[in-house]
Amino acid sequence: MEPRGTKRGAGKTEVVEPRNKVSHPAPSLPTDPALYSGPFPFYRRPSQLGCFSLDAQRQYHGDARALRYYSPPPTNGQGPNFDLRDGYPNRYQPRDEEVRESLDHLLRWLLEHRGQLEGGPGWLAGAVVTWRGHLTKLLTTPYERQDGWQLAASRFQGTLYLSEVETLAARAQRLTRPPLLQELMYMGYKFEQYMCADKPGGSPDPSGEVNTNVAFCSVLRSRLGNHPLLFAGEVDCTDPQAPSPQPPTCYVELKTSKEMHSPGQWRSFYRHKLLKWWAQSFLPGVPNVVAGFRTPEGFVCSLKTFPTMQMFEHVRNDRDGWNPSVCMNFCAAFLSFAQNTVVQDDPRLVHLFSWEPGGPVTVSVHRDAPHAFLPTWYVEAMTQDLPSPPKTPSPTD
Ligand code: 0WD
Ligand code: CA
Repeated sequence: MEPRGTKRGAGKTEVVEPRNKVSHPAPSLPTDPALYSGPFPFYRRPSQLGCFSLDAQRQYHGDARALRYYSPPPTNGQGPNFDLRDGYPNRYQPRDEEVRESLDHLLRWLLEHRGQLEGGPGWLAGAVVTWRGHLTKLLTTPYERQDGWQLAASRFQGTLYLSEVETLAARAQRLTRPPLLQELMYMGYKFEQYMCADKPGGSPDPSGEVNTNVAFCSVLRSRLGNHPLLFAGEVDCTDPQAPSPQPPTCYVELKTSKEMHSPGQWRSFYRHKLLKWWAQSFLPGVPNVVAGFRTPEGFVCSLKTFPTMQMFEHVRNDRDGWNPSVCMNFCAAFLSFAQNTVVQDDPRLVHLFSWEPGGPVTVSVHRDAPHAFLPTWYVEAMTQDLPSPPKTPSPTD
């Protein structure tokens, strides 16, 4: 391999780009699917490290109190008939989307469990910490044609933290969300209420309020290639009758989608929606997605279970389909790009990774507000020594 910037001539090496003239174009990362179609990379079977809950007031609790139990309607020959518009807008308490939570809840969990993390000393220092939803966006990037994203990154005590920043376009869309879209969002949560009980073996209670402050989050450990991962994701429910009772294999993801009537509608569903469903559930190892198909009037009249590991089969022979290897190889390439770009260890320094469809991922550098996202309470507590375990009396005491 010829060294860059040199040209072999008749016995002499001529420097074509003098050191002082070498230009450094800002590094960027391409996203074309064709560049990432290698073999499927290593992905460690995700294991649950713990969980937390957010209550109706969006308060954190370090337990599973918000976990709900999968309770599908009896299969008595008829399908379901769930009115997803019932309760809108009177029995709807939507979360305040102006509140930017960043990684805060996950950081609280991490702070309270940093002394008990498996993987040995130093594991966290080599890891990437983020929300599952941010990784989902990375997985689907090579195929995304509509929405861009921005991810803020900071290195602190070795760990690379990734936290999404709402793009200007996303903010504008949120603030001008048409009433029909707002109702559609409600309908997704209403479906969860029809399918979940508060106790194992219990029955759903669709008479109550829909409060989207409430959330149960699973904290998981995995590894993509040589990138150790610690991420949290919101889980809809657990199936008390799952073949294997331990998380995350007992978890079920719930979705709604438009009823389909033609092979063309199914094809489009497999190409676009199933990619997002696959990416979201594959990451935490959630084995099944249960879809409720709604009529134009907002009634769910049929349910279908999509096993996560079988979703790709629907597009395997489709030239315009998606490929899980491309998704995972791109994500691994992004994580390497981010690890190599964010070199300085400083919780107030932010590298902002930006992407718009059709272009590469670009980087800009910022300090402090408004982009710094690691809270002072976290940085200060992590800088203290670990709380020492209670002292056990020794015979000489
Ligand atoms: O403040 C923010 N900008 C964000 C907050 C960005 C990303 C996540 N979050 C919060 C969510 O409120 C939630 O507590 O993090 C938690 C979920 O994280 P995730 O699991 O990584 O997110 P994602 O995979 O995108 O979404 C999972 C579920 C969604 O289910 P569907 O089936 O629609 O994909 O989390 C819910 C939603 O049920 N969810 C939200 N709920 C309230 N407000 C939000 C939100 N902004 N985003 C997702
Ligand atoms: Ca869901």
